[in-house]
Formats: sequence, C-alpha cells, structure tokens
Amino acid sequence: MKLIFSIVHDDDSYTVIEELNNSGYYVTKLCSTGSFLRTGNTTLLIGINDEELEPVLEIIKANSKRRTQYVQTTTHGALPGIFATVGTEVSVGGSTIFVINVEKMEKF
Ligand code: 2BA
Repeated sequence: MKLIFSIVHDDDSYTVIEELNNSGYYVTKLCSTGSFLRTGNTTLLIGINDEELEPVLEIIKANSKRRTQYVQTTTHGALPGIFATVGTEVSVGGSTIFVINVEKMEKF
C-alpha cells in the first residue's frame, strides 16, 4: 500500500479531487501554504494499493496545470531608508508529488 502526498494549485484542486473520486479513489484535502510564494495551495492525501499508483498519478497529471506566477519582493536599496521592489516570474506546478510506502492501514 502507498500514501501519495500531492501538492496542487488551489485552482486545480476541485477538478483533481472530482476526477479521483469519480474513479473510486478516496482523497483527504489539506489546506497548505507554499513557503516560497507564501500563498495557499492544496495538499491531497491519497491512500492506494500499489497497482493503483500509475493510474492515480495519470489523473493528477492530466488535471494539474503548470502556471507562471508573478512575485514581488522588496529589498533594501543602496542608501538607508531606500527600498527597491523587484518583480520576478516563477513557474508553479502542475503537482509536486511524494509517494510513501505504508506499513499498515486500518479503519475502525
Ligand atoms: P512554494 O514554496 O510557494 O513554491 C512555489 C514555486 O516557487 C515553486 O513551484 C518553484 O517554482 C519556486 N520555488 C520554490 N522554492 C524556491 C527556491 N528556494 N528558489 C527558487 N524558486 C523556488 P513548484 O516547485 O511547482 O512547487 C509548488 C509548491 O509545492 C511549493 O510552493 C511548495 O508548497 C510545494 N513543494 C515543492 N517542492 C517541495 C518540496 N521539495 N518539499 C515540500 N514541498 C514542496
């Protein structure tokens, strides 16, 4: 058995969850925050049998889009009290996935 952690963009989470549910997979949705952009994203926990790994990854991949987000950071300028705002583009997603082997799962 495996546990998938899938970090997806908030805008993709509804579709990813719906497609997983429609295919019979159970999903737990956690509200999470990326440390770099400091904006919300969604972490999905999906418990599956080993042979279900590839079909589940395909569903996530098919429904998670890569996006470009614009980030503004403020830095100190050369003189005291002078600040400079710098904009940069960051590519986010489709999904960052971790797969963990599960020793045991029980439901009571
Ligand atoms: P954030 O930490 O908000 O990162 C958003 C995007 O910013 C990342 O997209 C990446 O393109 C860029 N980024 C992140 N850290 C960076 C750094 N130290 N230097 C330069 N660019 C950086 P993704 O790689 O697609 O990641 C999307 C979200 O997935 C992340 O949001 C974070 O919540 C999670 N994530 C990604 N890799 C992770 C990891 N190795 N461990 C835990 N969470 C991870």
